[in-house]
Amino acid sequence: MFDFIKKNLQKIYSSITTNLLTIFTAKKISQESLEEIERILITADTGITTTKKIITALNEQFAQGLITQGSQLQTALEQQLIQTLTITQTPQESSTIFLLLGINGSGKTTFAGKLAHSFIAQGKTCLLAAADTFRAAAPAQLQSWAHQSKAEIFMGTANQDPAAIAFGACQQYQKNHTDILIIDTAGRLQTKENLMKEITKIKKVIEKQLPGKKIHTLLTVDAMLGQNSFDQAKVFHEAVKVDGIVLTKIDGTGKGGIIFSITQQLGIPVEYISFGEGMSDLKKFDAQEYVTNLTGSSQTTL
Ligand SMILES: Nc1nc2c(ncn2[C@@H]2O[C@H](COP(=O)(O)OP(=O)(O)O)[C@@H](O)[C@H]2O)c(=O)[nH]1
Ligand SMILES: [Mg+2]
Repeated sequence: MFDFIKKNLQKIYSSITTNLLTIFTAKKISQESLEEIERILITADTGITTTKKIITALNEQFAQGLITQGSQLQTALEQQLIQTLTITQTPQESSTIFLLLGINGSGKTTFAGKLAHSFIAQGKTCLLAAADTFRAAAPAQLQSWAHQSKAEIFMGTANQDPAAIAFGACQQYQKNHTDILIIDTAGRLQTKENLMKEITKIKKVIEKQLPGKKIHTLLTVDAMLGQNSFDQAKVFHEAVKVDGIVLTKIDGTGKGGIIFSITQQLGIPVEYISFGEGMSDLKKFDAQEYVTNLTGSSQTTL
């Protein structure tokens, strides 16, 4: 765990943790300490609505004299942040079909490869479906991931209807009795209507081919894009019901606060974090671990 923290969340540290450390070590906190926390959260992409909610809760505790020292403020802030991230999750344990959504470049194909790798490491068999026919290089990119992770792959032909590829993939999945099916899709952010149509069509095909199987819809969100990512997640969620978020490129940002507004305002849980281009750079999301990394308290236990 500490290796993960050191290597991959280092940039987040430098921006948030350093600033918080001074406040958390103070013997006595003041109204200014809370204002400083508000500023840090906003700078870290936490978003105004979410930050306000957290600060209001902390202000109340401060006014009641419940928090007077930096260390108490740290605990109270961590509780608020963890609470923000803790929302009911659609259980994915029983799901064997994963449908990946997200704008171009947000990390879908990379995530597909990593997810396949994690299932294969658990002894499961896995089929990747290249339903992104919009970009010519996309199927080859997925093929390379299939090769690395030792997953099967189903590829259609250039410009073939994504739903037709999903159909072929379902057939291969059934024929080979594969455990897991992961469907990579195109990422162009079209009109909401087109997006809904395309995804609905793919979903219908799967439901017809594999009746009774639950489809787990995951949306990749680029952590580096800050509030833009929030707006995209909103569009996708309005078009298609998103079950979970995969926060990608967390290794490339000094912020990482966007996760709080997505969870809180859209009500979608974060399920995975992706932090690099390697096959193992993927982790199931853990709210407590994420928050204590941000606030630095996991560092102090080192
Ligand atoms: N640093 C870093 N790069 C990533 C991560 N995930 C994806 N990428 C890179 O981002 C680019 C776009 O990723 P890709 O999976 O092709 O996105 P897609 O268009 O949504 O399928 C590629 O160059 C990936 O190598 C990540 O977690 N960290
Ligand atoms: Mg792709």
